[in-house]
Amino acid sequence: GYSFDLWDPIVKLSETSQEIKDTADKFAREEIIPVAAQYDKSGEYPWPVVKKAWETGLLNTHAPKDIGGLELGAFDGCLIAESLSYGCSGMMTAVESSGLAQWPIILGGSKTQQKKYIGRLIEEPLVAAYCVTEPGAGSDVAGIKTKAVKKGNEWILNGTKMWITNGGVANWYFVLARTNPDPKAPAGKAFTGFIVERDWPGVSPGRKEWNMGQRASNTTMVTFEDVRIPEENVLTGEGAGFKIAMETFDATRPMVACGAVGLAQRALDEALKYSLERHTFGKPIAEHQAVAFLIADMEIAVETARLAWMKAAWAADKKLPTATKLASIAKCYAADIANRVASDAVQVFGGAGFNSDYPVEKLMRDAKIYQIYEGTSQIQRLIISRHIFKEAK
Ligand code: CO8
Ligand code: FAD
Repeated sequence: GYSFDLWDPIVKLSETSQEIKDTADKFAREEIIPVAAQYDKSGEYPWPVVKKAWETGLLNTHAPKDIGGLELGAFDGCLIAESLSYGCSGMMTAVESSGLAQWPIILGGSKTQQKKYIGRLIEEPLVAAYCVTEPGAGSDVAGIKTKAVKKGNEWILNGTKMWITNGGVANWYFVLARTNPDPKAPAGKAFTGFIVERDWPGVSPGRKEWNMGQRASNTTMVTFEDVRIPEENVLTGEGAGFKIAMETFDATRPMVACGAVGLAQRALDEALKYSLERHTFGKPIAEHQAVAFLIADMEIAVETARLAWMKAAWAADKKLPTATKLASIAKCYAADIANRVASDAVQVFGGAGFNSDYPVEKLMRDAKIYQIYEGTSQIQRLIISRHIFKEAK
C-alpha cells in the first residue's frame, strides 16, 4: 500500500520539528539578516553570531544523546540549515561545516572519541573542520596524497589540505589520509580517518582565501608536517576512512541542498517584494506577465527542490539504500535552482540587482559554491548515473 510515512512530515511538520524550525527562523531574522551584508563586506569570521547560535542550541544538533546532544536526524538538521541559509548562506556554511566534521565521529567514532571531541563543542562555543580536499585532488578523493605512517603507538601525518571551511578557526579537524602506500590498494581500504587537534605541533592553517561569495565563512589551506597522532585518535580502524568520509556525505549532502533552497527562497521573497513595489509603464512590474511568470518559475523551483531535500533527508534518517542517490539528486538539483533563481532575482531588480546596496547580488555570488562544494554537480551526476545503472542491472 501507499506509505504516508514519507509525506507526513512534509505535509505537516511534527510539533518538535516545527519548534526547531521556528527557533531557526527567528534566529535568522533577528541575528543573521541584520549583520549579513556587513560580514560579506568585511570577510570577518562571524564569531558573535556563531556564539549566539551555540547558546540558542543551533550548533552540534546531531550529537548523540548519551554525550549530551539532541541527536537530531538529517531532516530536522536540514530545517535549521535552510532557515540559517535564508539569513546568510555563508554563515550557514560556517555553522554546518562544524557539523560536517562531527559526522565521521558520530558514524565511526568510539564513545570516548565522541565524548572528548564532540563533547568539547557542546561545552564551549568552538567549531571543527572536515579536511579531505587537497590542492591536487578534490573530486577524486582517492587521489589525495596526504599520508600517515604508523610508528609504534603513533601515526605520523604529512600533507596539505585545501579549501577547508573553518580551516583557520577550528579547534580540531577530521583528516582523511592515505595509510596504504600500495597504489593498487582499493580506495575502500587504503585510507584512514583521524581526529587532529589544532594545537598539536606541525598543524598550520594558511591565510583566509578571498572567495566569490559566502565571504562570512572561513576557507583556508591546512598543512600537516610530521604531526604525531596517538592511536586513540584513529576513527573505527586502519583502512576505514574512505567509507566513513563517503557515508558522511549521505547525511550532509541533503544539508547542502537545503542551504541552496534557503538561499533560493530568499531570492524569491526579495524578487516578489520588489516586483510589487517597482512600477514601469504605469503599473507594478509584477503585473507584466513576463515578470510574473519568472516569479512563478522561481516558486516551482523552490518548492520542488525543497521536496528533493526532504526526501533525501528522510532516506538518510531511515538509512535506506537509496539515500546516497537521493542526496546527490537533491544536492545537484537544489544547487542548479539556487543559481537560476538568484540570477532571475537579479533580473527582476534590473540595474539595482547588480548593485551591492540591494540584497540580491550577494545571493547570486553566494549561490555558485553550491555547484562546487560537497561534490561538484558533475560528480553528483556521476554518482546518480552509477546508481541507476547498477539498479538497472
Ligand atoms: N557509502 C558507503 N560507502 C561508499 C559510498 C557511500 N556513500 N560511496 C562509495 N563507497 C565505497 C564503495 O562501496 C567502495 O567500496 P568497495 O571497494 O568496498 O566496494 C569504495 O567506497 C570506493 O568507492 P568508489 O569506487 O565509488 O570510489 P571512487 O574513487 O570512484 O569515488 C566519488 C567516488 C563518489 C567520486 C568520490 O570520490 C566523491 O564523492 N567525490 C567528491 C568529493 C566531495 O564531495 N568532496 C567534498 C569535500 S567536503 C566539502 O566540500 C565541504 C563544503 C562545506 C559544506 C558546508 C555544509 C553545509
Ligand atoms: P576538480 O576535482 O579539479 O574538478 C575540476 C572540474 O572538473 C570540475 O568542474 C569538476 O566537476 C570536473 N570533473 C572532475 N572530475 C570529473 C569527472 N570524473 N567527470 C566529470 N567532470 C569531472 N573540501 C573539504 O574537504 N572540506 C571543506 O570544508 C571544503 N570546503 C570548501 C569550501 C569552499 C568555499 C570551496 C571552494 C571548496 C571547499 N572544499 C572543501 C573543496 C570542494 O569540495 C572541492 O573544491 C570540490 O569537491 C571540487 O574539487 P576540485 O576543486 O579539486 O575540482
